Amino acid sequence: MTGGILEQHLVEAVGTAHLLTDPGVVASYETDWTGRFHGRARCVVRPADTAQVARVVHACAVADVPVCVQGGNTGLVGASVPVDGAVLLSTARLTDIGAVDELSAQVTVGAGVTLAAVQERVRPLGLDVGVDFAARDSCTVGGMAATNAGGERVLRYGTTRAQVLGVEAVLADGTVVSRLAGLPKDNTGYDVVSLLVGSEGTLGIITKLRLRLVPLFPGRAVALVAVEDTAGAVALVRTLREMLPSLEAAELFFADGLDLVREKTGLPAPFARRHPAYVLVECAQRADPTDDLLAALGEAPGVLDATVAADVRGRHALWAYRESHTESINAAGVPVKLDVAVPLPALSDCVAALPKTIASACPTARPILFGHVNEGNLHVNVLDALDRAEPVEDAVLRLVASYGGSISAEHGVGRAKRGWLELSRSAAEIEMMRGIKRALDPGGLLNPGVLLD
Ligand code: FAD
Ligand code: 2HG
Ligand code: ZN
Repeated sequence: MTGGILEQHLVEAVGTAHLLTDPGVVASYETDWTGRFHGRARCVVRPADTAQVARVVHACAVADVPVCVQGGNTGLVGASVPVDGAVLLSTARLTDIGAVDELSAQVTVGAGVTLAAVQERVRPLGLDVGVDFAARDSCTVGGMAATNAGGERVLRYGTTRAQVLGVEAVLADGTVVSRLAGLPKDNTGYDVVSLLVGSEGTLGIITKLRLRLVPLFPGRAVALVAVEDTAGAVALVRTLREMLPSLEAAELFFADGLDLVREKTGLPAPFARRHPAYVLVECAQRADPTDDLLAALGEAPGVLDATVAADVRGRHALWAYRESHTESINAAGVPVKLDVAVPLPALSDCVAALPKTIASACPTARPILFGHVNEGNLHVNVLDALDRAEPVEDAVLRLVASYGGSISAEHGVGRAKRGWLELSRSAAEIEMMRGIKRALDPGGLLNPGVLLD
């Protein structure tokens, strides 16, 4: 099949209006959110349903042309942009939201639906999605499932994997696999749903998801707590976790990150004094948790200062200090972005060791650390280090591995971390992954170069 004939098949599959070839239009799909990763797509296709996705993938398989999948393009590991010459399949039109099954607390949604759109649909019914994070307005549930996104509620509800009860997906040859019943109990062999979750678009294109929903608690309180250091943050979270069954978020950031956020956003100082480290916590339950939170903070160790908000505006104002980190860092330059996790007992040592480790790889680098403290998950963003990106990445990931940590806690491996996979996975595991990839995508057509080379 020649190039022209492939385009003809793609038009037959999705219609002329949804095959994009104008370089100016295609360009908007070719750079990732950080601005660091790029690729040149042969064209962009925007199928409207599973059947159209299957026709597109089948046509590409016959033509032996790679297919790269893009949802909201908020991924942070260089996997959402195409490889040169690939067909870029955008899920932007897979936006159906089914009727909410309130009895089972489940809903079936198209893979291209944004997290915010699901939240908007289910919240009036007293239900919510168990995963949440700052990219909610742009990231899609398909992308969240493909990366097994974590975010700010993992402490209470687990990662995206725990929210996905079923998927419909198109495999590399165009075969459709549909498993959307959402049965909480279903031990009938290999877990194909879980296999696709976290597969980063390398095993199949997810077109629909059956999501588990959680109760939307009306009583909420957020506290921003100043502490001395990481050890203080870990000790505080341990105490709050034990005292507050309603605890659902515990986020860590430091003075230099807050300075940058304030510089880029104009937000006021949260406290009269600048403190070394900050923990943002949120509690949620039926009744107002403010008194419980205040009482727990009164007993918890190492609290230097604290401010608590229960009203929506006040809560959002406190969350802004944490959630504005990623955008503020991007506003300061293109960062070398790492997303690591270490066992909680090692978190404090790791934070202490990181500046020296980074400086030894790039003396001019400006590291900004923050993260999800309860999971030992650190976001290591390094500014002014792009020309030394690889030595910085190598030094940080080897340090993390020396603590028994993970080279990617929640963003995935993508293309950015592929070279370091053996630091987190054994040779036997990588060979098992390769075997699965070969079985499901023998031609290596789906998201080439992502996760495995
Ligand atoms: P994309 O970026 O489009 O794609 C990501 C990957 O998924 C790619 O490999 C792509 O090929 C694949 N993919 C996308 N859709 C499909 C599909 N339907 N089927 C198969 N594969 C598919 N992540 C966290 O885990 N926790 C956070 O707290 C968090 N916060 C963020 C905050 C900001 C401001 C930003 C910009 C990103 C953040 N992320 C976070 C990164 C995170 O990975 C994404 O936001 C989200 O999971 C990706 O969704 P997306 O639709 O944008 O996917
Ligand atoms: C977050 O927790 C995201 O805010 C993004 O995972 C992290 O920008 C980052 O490094
Ligand atoms: Zn995160």
